[in-house]
Amino acid sequence: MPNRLFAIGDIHGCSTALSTLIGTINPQSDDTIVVLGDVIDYGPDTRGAVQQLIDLSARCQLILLMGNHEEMLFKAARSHDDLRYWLDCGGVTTRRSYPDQKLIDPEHFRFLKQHCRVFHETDGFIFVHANYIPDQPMSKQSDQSLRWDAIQPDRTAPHVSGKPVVAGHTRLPHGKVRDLGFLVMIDTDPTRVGWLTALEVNSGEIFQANQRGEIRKSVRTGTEVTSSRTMAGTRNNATGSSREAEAPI
Ligand SMILES: [Mn+2]
Repeated sequence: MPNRLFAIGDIHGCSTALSTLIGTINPQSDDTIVVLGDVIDYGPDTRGAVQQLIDLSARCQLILLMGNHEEMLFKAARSHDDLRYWLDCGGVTTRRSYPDQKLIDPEHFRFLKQHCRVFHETDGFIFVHANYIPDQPMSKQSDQSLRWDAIQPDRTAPHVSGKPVVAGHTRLPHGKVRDLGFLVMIDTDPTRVGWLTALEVNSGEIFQANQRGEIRKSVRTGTEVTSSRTMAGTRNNATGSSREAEAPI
């Protein structure tokens, strides 16, 4: 089996979905997993999710991106106002999974701090937490775009490098990956009734797991053409597609 390159979407403390996913893809030492960020907050078990990533880092090549929630956590260590802001943005459930800590377990904090990077780029793909500025090289991207801005699929464009971008952060309804060909959006929102997505970027295989421990598989389509809607970004009749670009979590 050739080396595999996975992207995993926003985990948000959904440790059951994560363990189900990891159990299914069964990472080997020469596989790479790019976790797109927002590992923490909202879901019931951030502690378990972070611990699984620590274990995973000893088992395969793990690349971890910083989501806006990790940014809020790092800032929360610095001031009371930042702590309050983070708690209001989902940090309260994270802290519940670390009952004895002011923030989170110091070892888990150090792991996140040491591993989080702002984006990842290979010869064939770009990975971001949130978004990208299409006409700027990755070295010129803004933190605001990379970590905070939601993607509006009907208004975005391919990245200037020509590489497909894999992104999280912009929550997708119905547990469905949004595939524009030049951009694959994989935050399928495991915290509610949705799914946690892993995309193997070379084969296009999609693995999804949920908090009930269920798993399902599919293959990316490469372009989004369905019976009810043409590919986003090419049409003006944008009913539907703009509704999916809801406020980021
Ligand atoms: Mn996010």
